[in-house]
Amino acid sequence: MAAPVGAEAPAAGPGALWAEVRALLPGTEGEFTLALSGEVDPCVRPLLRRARGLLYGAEGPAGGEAAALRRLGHVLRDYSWEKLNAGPWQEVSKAWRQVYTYGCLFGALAEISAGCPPVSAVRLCDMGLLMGASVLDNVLGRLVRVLQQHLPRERPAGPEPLLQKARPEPRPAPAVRPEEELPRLRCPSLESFRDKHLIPQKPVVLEGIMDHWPCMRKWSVDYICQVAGCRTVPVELGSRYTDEEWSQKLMTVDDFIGQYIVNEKSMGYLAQHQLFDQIPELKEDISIPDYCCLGEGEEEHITINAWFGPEGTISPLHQDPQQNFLAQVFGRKYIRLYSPQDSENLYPHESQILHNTSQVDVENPDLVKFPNFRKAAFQSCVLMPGQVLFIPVKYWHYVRSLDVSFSVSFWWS
Ligand SMILES: O=C(O)CCC(=O)C(=O)O
Repeated sequence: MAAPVGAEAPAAGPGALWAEVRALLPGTEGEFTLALSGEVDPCVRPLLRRARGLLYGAEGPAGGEAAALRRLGHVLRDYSWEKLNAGPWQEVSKAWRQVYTYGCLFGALAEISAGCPPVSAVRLCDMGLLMGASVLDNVLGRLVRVLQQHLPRERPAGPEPLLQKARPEPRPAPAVRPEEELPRLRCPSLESFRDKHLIPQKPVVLEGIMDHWPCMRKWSVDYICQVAGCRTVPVELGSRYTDEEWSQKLMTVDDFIGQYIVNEKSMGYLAQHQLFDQIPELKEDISIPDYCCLGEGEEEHITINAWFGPEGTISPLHQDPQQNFLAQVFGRKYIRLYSPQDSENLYPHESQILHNTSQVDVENPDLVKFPNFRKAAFQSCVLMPGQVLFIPVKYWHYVRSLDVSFSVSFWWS
């Protein structure tokens, strides 16, 4: 019968961490399931079993099997990585994503049991959380939470606190003419919001509905560093996603803040929908607006996106297939909205992939190329911290940040 994980293992370097990590894993080899949701190449299951055997063997990885476990983790990640990148993401099977997760898990466990500093194990967990599929009751999420508590906290070089790097005199916001200005409402009742805005699909700025969210008193650039600095996340590089040189890259939040916010190296945007699943500590600081209950979809189908970046990030004019609440946590954003009825005056890109995006540079339009753009009427606002903008389904929106800014959007149906 298999021995409990690492039962006899001599204390590894920082033995306390290994003991904490070990407690997250099933007690016996039999309970450590390797279930996959579908077929994978026949050579994979024996590799998974071998790695698990090393973890629960008499020696245990902390007893000297770490190098072999690290190698197996590597092989599993490399092998599944090919499958993850062989075609469109929607067609990647969950089973291969689970294999990738196991590869990350074994790799991370090997690092910790060998007494390496936890930073490389955190990176492996994040890769698994981003690219893999959950196994063993989200073991990677649980593991990274423990590891984070053992990381030395450093912050990117810069003045104290980081936000003081923001211009002492904030740039003036573009003028919003009264006839264009979006209406503002303070905590309307559910009925009033439904009848006056949701049903007629009229945008509105809501005030007073996020004042009690903990993010309003806690979040700052420093705080994001503290909670998420060591985490690896996808970042968009380039001032707008329609530019040719725009690209995506994985980097740590610390590197993103150091390069794109503190040192303003060039334009980068941490714009992503997985952030709150990857870093639940941040999710605990926000709430789903009550008005979402007026939708027909289930609450668990609401997509929550993070939008964190320096002054000057631009989301080109585009439309989305769901209702949106865009909540401003810190910094200001200049926003313009155009009705879906004006779509033909907005010159959507012809390609399928960018069909939801206008070709027009909203604040500097080429009216020779796009003459009908001048016919399109818009509403605008400068969204301030604590304000939530309701953007109805398919409403065209253009967003430019006026400061270092963090917004959270909720896509719901
Ligand atoms: O804040 C931004 O830059 C874009 C927000 C957005 O497009 C959205 O929430 O759908």
